This record gives sequence, structure tokens and C-alpha cells, in this order.
Amino acid sequence: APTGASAAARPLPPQLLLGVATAAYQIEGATHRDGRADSIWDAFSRIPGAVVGGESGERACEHYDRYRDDVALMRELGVQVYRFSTSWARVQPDGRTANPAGLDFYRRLTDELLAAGITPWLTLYHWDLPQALQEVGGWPERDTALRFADYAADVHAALGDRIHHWTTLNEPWCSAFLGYLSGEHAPGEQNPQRALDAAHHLLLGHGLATQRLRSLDASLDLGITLNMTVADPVDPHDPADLDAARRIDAQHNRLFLDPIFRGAYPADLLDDLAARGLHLPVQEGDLAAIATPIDALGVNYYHGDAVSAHPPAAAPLSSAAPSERPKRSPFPAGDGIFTHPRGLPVTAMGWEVQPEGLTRLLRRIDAEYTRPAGVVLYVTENGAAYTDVPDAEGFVDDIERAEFVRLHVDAVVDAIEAGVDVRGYFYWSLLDNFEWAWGYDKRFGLVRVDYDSQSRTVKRSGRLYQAMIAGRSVAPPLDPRP
Ligand code: GBH
Repeated sequence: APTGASAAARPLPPQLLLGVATAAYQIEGATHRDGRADSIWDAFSRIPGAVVGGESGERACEHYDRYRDDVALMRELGVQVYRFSTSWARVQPDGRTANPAGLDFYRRLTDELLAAGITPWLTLYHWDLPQALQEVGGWPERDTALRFADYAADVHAALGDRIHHWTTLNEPWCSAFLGYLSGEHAPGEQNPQRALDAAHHLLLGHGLATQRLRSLDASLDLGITLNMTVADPVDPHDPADLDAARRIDAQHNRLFLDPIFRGAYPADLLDDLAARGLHLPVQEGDLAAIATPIDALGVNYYHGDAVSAHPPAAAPLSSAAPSERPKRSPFPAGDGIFTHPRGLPVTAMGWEVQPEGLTRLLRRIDAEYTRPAGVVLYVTENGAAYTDVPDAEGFVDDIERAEFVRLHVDAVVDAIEAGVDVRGYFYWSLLDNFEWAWGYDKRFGLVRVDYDSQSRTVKRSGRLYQAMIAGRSVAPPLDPRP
């Protein structure tokens, strides 16, 4: 049993900023106010069976109207950085023309953050493509990459004077392969070649937007956020398991890391794709654009994967939402690969809790990609859903989530002590919110949201995070309540 009183607190390195993250569609609501038009998530949420419970982001956390309260909450918790996203469909409802009223919301939010002493961190794309652009092809269409660079310039014109940290894309793997291959996410297509077209054009959009922002202001801090995994072979002596781990690493991590940091797609991945009649639609000059130098790499880490070419004895792990639509693997060259449970504790998403995987991931990316490029790392997301049970006052004694945060910040400090230049850790998420295909069923917040009253109540995990920030230390384990 944890003995909190006796364990010494571990100091946080001064360079490590502690923050929280959210995304526009998951918290804002107000989906048709002040000129905002449909994004692909508004349209997808209307497909029967696409989202658990038929939910959508129409109300979500009503952050569009409650942003002042939410900034005050962050100030109370002491968070140093707030990572949020702008909704493309709010900024350019038709995917082309700037909407001043939409931009004004983000200007007010940013000013509120600055007044509270919180550093704003802007993500341009967290999955909400304007539906108007999906109707002319979406991310599989090359023109969407050009549209994205224009959108970046419009946001910069409104916010460039007050925001220093800019992230182009959040998790392009999810946009491409959950959106266009497994179909679990908007727009819900299931076509491997279109998913690969989307992956390439997302990367091209990142590169073109980075070039554009850099030309507008050379002093901006620019980067991209990737969701990455640590793929371990179940049997490290079995060549088939080693090959399964290689293929998952190629499709999840190196497909994005290699063009950004080395200006080329991995040769083994291109071979795996060609063997299945698939390709990446590269044109002259694309790879140079994608490799435009960046300043920061955001790592979103939730869990690693133990993979094998052989099916497990028990059911394989799957994180797909129980939507009523037909299932497909999100990996275009993932045939014959199985994820094995390792007997680790799992969250309410079914994801294994594996903090040491985060240390290993950061060390590997540092050694192979970011250090040679002079790029610093941020953990731009890490968090956990648990089945929260509020008391009469709405307080949630979420000891498991508190322990999850503690262990993962500790894992980041391990990486820093091993010499990795990690500058921040942003917990996902500030608030319970719209968890995509899972609707409101899964709660990741440090703060509980009552979706009837929209009241916010800081959970025990939020209080622990607040204490870690105030004390600049990794808290010792909590004592469970008697
Ligand atoms: C993040 O993505 C999102 O950025 C955020 O919006 C979201 O709310 C949050 O996480 C919580 O879900 O089993 O091999 O198919 C989640 C990243 C990527 C984690 C896919 C689970 C499963 C891969 N997810 N991964 S696989």
C-alpha cells in the first residue's frame, strides 16, 4: 500500500512546464453561432450509430460561453500553459474565407489567458475540417494542404501578435487512418489508398503552413504533435513478432517522423505498402516542404502496444468505440498483427497503463530524431479515462487518475534525467469533454463537468496536479481513503 507520508517528493526540473490540453470540437459547443459552419465532426455525428449514444459536440462543455470561468479555473490550478485548438470551421466556415466573428472568440480567449498569466499554445488542426472542404474531397485531395496553409495565415493575422507557440496538426495518424481507413472517426471513410493520400496531404499541409508562418514571423515557435506508440514484440526471439513490431512502428511513428526529420518516407514502409498495391502520392518538392525545419515536436502518449503475428489466448486489445458501424483495422499494412494484453492495469478505454513506455519513447525520439535536428520535445497530451463516481457535491475521488498523472510526470522526469530535452507536460484534459466516437461516456478531465448543469468540480487528481505545480515536485503516492 502507498505510504505517502514517508516518501520524499521528487523535484521537477525547472525547464518542465506543466499545463493542460483541450480541443475546440470537444469543449466549445456553439457549433452554429457567429457564422461557424459544419465541420466533418458535425456531419459525422449525425450518421446513425457513428457516435455512442448519438451524441455530438453541439453543446459539449459550452466553453464558447464559459471560457472566462474555465480560464479562472486554470488560474486556480496554477497551470502554466494552456494548449487549445482553433476550429477551422469557425475561422473559415467555407474553408476559404475568414470569419471575423470566429477569430474574435480566439482573440478574447487568448487575452483572458494572458491576463491570467497562462501561456497560450495554439493547435491549428485538431480534427475539425470544414465540411465544405470534405465535400470537395477532404484530406485525400491535394488542394486541402494548400487551403490549410491559407487558414494558418488567417489565424496568424488575428493572433500572431499574442501567441508564440504554434502547432500545425494534432495527431495526423488519427486524421488519416481513423478518418479514412477504420472509419471510426469523421469523415468515416474506409479506403486504404485514400487514407494514405490523406496522410501525405496532412504532412504536406503541415510543411506548407510551417513555411507560411515562418515567412510571416521568423521568431514563432513552430511544431507538430504526433501520437506515437512503443511497439514491443511479444516474443523478441520470434522473427514474425519482430516484423509485426517493425510494421506497427513504421505505420504509427516513422511514417510521420521520417519525412519531417529526414525528408524521406521509410523504405521498409514503402515496400510493405507496394506489396499491397498502395502508395503515397508524392510529387516533386513535397518532401522538402514537409521537412521544413521546426522548433518543437509534441508527443501524445497514452500507451504502448505488445504486438505479435500470432493471436493471443484471450481476446486481443482493441480501443475502437462500440459504434454500430462495421469495423476495419486502422493500419493499411497491419494484416496478421495482433495486440496482446500484458496483464497491466487498464483505463476505462481499455488502454494499458505503461508509464515506462513514455520514458523509452522520449529517449528514442531524442536519440534518433529531435536531438540531431536541434528540436525540443513536449508531451502535448497524456491522460486517462476512469469511471468517475461523484459524491453529492460533485467531487470525484479519482485516486487512479491521480496516480496515473503522478507516474507519467515521474516518467518524464526520468527521461530528462537521462538527458532528453523535454520542456513541458500537458495533461489531457482540463475538463471532461466530448470523447469523439465515445461521446460523453468517457471522462478524462482533472475537472468534472456535470452536463446537465454545466457545473465544474475539481477532482482529486486536479488537486494533486495543483499541488505538484505549486510545490514544483512529483507528489508522493496518495494514501487511499480508509
Ligand atoms: C487523443 O488521441 C486525442 O488527441 C484527443 O482528442 C482525445 O480526446 C484523447 O487522445 C483521448 O482519446 O489501438 O492501434 O488502433 C488519442 C490517440 C490513438 C490513442 C490511437 C489510442 C489506439 C491505436 N489514440 N490509439 S490502435
